[in-house]
Amino acid sequence: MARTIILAIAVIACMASLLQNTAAETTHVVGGDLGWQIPPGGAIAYVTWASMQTFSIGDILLFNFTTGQQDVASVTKEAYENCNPASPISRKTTGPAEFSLQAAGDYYFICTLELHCTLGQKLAIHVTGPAPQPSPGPSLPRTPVNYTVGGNIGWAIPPGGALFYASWASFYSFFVCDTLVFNFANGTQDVAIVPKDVYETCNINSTIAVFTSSPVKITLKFPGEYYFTSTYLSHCSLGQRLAINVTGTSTPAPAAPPPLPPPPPPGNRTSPAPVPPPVQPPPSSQPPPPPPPASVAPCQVVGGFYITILSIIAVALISSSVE
Ligand SMILES: [Cu+2]
Repeated sequence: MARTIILAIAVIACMASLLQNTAAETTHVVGGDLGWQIPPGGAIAYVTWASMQTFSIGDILLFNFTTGQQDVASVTKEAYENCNPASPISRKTTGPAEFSLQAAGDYYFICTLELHCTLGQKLAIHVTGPAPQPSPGPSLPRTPVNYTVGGNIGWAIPPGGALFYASWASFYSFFVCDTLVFNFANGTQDVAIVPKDVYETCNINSTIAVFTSSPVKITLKFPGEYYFTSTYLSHCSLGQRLAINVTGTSTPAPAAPPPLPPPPPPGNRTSPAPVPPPVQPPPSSQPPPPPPPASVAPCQVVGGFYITILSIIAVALISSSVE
């Protein structure tokens, strides 16, 4: 009897975590019932479809297509307008394909096969709205992923402007314990973690951390928004900047905010290390803010929670079958 109750609790806990992770975002099925193909009426089909949608940060684009008959590539505005498939930002060849819209801005997608784009298989959308509140629920179990920022382009002044990294980020979902890998030629770039306002204005008057030695590997140990740019002159305004939203933690928020690491001394470059997302220190006259949804637990513990649940289920099932 007790085992049955334990099993039921474990199953409910798993289902609850799944629900919490899907409630905050909208999945847009591109083209609706038409799906992703050469539209019968030309490009107007996807223009019309997009005009009936509201795209918000955190939403998902779902491209339904038959693998081998279509693909979907995130491209620059120029490539979208000219139907140029030569150097997509990224490309997915297996349907259905999902894209996570992680930042506000314009996104462009085409099919790179033969004349499909020219015949109207192209999509432009605009993503608006504030970032959704981070889900308080535990994340889905998932092995941490290393993401190479910018793919083959790496970390550089991007060919398509700031859209490039926004579009790159739209292809992925970032979870606590994932790692960003910035590849660049030493001395031509650096990687600066910056506050949101610095990211938005490209007025690099403050940084949280600066890393100068490629490859820079940054493990995302905390949920929240992260902002990156290069401190080199004009790089930010030329589009070398990245905003990502990291979701998921399996441990409850701590009772007190975790201590922030001391700021790096001016001019002293820090070595790569896991860092928290930018947190604005409150004015001293105000009460302390509520604890951020940051987990102080090491990344291994995030997985351990689920291993524990799975172990409980396994034990319960084994025990039940022995009875
Ligand atoms: Cu196609």
